[in-house]
Amino acid sequence: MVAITAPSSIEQIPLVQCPRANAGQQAGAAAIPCVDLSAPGAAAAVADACRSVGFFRATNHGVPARVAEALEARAMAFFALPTQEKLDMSGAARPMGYGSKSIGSNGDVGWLEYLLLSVSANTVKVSSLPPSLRAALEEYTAAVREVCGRVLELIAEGLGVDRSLLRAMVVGREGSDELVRVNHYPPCPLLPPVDCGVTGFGEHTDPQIISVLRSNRTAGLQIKLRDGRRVCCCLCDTQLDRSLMAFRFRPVMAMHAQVLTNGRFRSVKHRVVAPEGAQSRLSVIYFGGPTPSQRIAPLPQVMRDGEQSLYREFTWAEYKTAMYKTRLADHRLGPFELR
Ligand code: GA4
Repeated sequence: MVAITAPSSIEQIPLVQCPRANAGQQAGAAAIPCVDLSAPGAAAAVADACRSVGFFRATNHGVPARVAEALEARAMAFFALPTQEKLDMSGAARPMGYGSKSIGSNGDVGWLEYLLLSVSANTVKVSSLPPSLRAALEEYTAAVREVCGRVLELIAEGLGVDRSLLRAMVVGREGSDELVRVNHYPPCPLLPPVDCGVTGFGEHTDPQIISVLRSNRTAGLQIKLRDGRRVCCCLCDTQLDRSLMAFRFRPVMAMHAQVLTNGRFRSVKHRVVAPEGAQSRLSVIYFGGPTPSQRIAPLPQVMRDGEQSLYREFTWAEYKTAMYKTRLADHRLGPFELR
């Protein structure tokens, strides 16, 4: 007799309750705003989206599809290499480098492999990546940095503060904490029970001011709305606006933005459920962060007279040190909250 068991690495990956594909959920998907970044009302629309959902789809962002597609092809070729080669080329994730199933060093696991890379002066800080992958990453990062800058300008305008204030904290600043993550969720052999999924990337909120995400349109990303409902972001792609641009970015509000606006913008909880069937999901996320010494506190310009700050002032380095000691699902802003 041969007993077939799933490899232990799969057994350790948690199952999660998935939102049902019913009418309620589709209505939820419709709640995800779509903003045309080139439209005259873009600043107000972006600010609205940041207040209500903390997540939106961006169109007319100016990044040519070929730049994203080239990166996708190079990344897929990289992930198809034997594990040892991937490790030799990029080092084991600590936390930068190549990682598989394990996310961070505090016990989070998911059905994925990834590259997490730091970028400085538009150079990916890993010496032995395949040159074609490096070139594709650098071209992509340069283009998405611009999208990030544009969104930050629109946010500032929407908040009624100096247009360049947020952009200047993050984009093109020497020593700023700029990262790019490429996540590959291979087809998952585990068949979860009905209404369940296998965790690809556990639920969390991002720490940076803004994350700009793009995926190869394979389902998996879910966000948690303010009312607690989780919605699948792929549904909105297919159902709402097939006619819009061929590809979109999804800016995700992160914790830094929550603090700067004294809670007016909320960072959004999101997670990825591993793809079902033979599909592979690939996503690329650009994280725009400030320099380690940047002081982070609510912007006086957005506070009303007499309004109390919800957070104590801290530096980005302080926040990151605390974050790396936590699990994905932890409430990581807790130590910085005043009430
Ligand atoms: C670093 C880059 C992004 O900020 C992030 C972080 C993520 C998280 O905050 O949940 C991680 C960190 C980042 C790498 C190791 C793990 C995961 C915190 C942590 C301890 C959102 C990401 O993708 O990886």
